[in-house]
Amino acid sequence: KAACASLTPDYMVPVYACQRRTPLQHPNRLFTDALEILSENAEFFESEGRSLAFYKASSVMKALPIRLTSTVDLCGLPCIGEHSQRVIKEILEDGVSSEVEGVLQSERYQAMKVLTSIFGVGVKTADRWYREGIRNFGDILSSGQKLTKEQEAGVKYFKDLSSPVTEEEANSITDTVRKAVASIDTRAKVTITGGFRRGKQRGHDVDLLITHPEEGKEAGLLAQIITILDSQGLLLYYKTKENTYTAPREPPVKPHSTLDRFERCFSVFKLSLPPFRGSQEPVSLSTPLDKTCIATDWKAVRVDLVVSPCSQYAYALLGWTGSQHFERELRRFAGSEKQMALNSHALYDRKQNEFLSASTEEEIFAHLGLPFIPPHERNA
Ligand code: TTP
Ligand code: MN
Ligand code: MN
Ligand code: MN
Repeated sequence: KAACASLTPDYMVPVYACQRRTPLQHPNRLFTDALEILSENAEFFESEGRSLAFYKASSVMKALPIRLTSTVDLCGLPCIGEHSQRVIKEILEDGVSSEVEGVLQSERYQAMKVLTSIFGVGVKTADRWYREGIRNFGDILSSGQKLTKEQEAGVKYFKDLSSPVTEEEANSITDTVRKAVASIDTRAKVTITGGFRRGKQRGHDVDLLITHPEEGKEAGLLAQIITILDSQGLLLYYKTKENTYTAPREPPVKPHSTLDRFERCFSVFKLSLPPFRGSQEPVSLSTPLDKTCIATDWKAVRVDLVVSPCSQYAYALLGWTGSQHFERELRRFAGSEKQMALNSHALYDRKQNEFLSASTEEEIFAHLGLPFIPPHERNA
């Protein structure tokens, strides 16, 4: 602290992630990767507070324009607690953190990492399985665990779902969904959200937001879309949830709730692939037979479909673009700094006792008194 007093930092980093520009690429990956492993490990032990503290420290470092070269550079930076500073210091000195190395080597972290990566398996389930002695994918099958329908799909398509979705694959699926939607109603709109909207070139799924310019006309769309996709044999698995959001007459009770209440469909898509995945290799005798057969060349891809009425569209778009941390910080900022409650449906002003409507993301940032942060800089 004393060493800091005389220093004026070259850059200012605001406290809330939603006040910062966080690009996808940044010069401090060595540190942020390490901190995020500690965050993830804390999450595996269901220590939410510790997990968030490490994540916040990492997120601040993602917003730094220059590579950290000394702990002096940490002066004046918010959210980087003692523990995180220790980790950073060790990496600066030794190139690695012994604590992070220990976590990566631990049986618990390795098992939880694999188990929670399965579609339908959260920390709670993975933890229970771990305590029953399950350590890897094979153990699930041999232990004869009773699986939910979702987990069954997760297990069945594990290999495909573990490989990242490319931008090209995401665009191809978006096109397919757009065609299905257009055949129902040409005015309905499909927008790609999630990581791909933030400029990521790879993702774990494809997030699509569907709306209609005429309020109310979005109702019933999802069922029709699913019928079409299913009849085309494109849905390997799907589960829908009804819209449970009714225009509120009362202020939102749980402003920090991350779950929204839109009509949605969590699915596993059957994406047909060109015969030679991404490569321009000509067919030759060494081309594996399965790659020469177009009919069997497909990949399972996780797709989330969400439907929003146009009056809530801007909030839905903001809420589904992420990152998750950016969203969490937006809600925290709204609540703690503005006495407002934000979710993916609406923004409520507790001082004026009114809902603030918005038709663009820019308007929402303006309501919150925040400078607009474009999607590519929400990688907090
Ligand atoms: P994800 O698809 O989980 O994450 P992502 O797209 O940022 O990253 P990845 O490349 O790994 O897919 O979630 C996208 C956004 O959707 C995220 O900001 C949180 C939001 N979301 C909700 O608002 N409500 C929900 O119920 C869920 C599951 C997600
Ligand atoms: Mn996603
Ligand atoms: Mn892009
Ligand atoms: Mn998703």
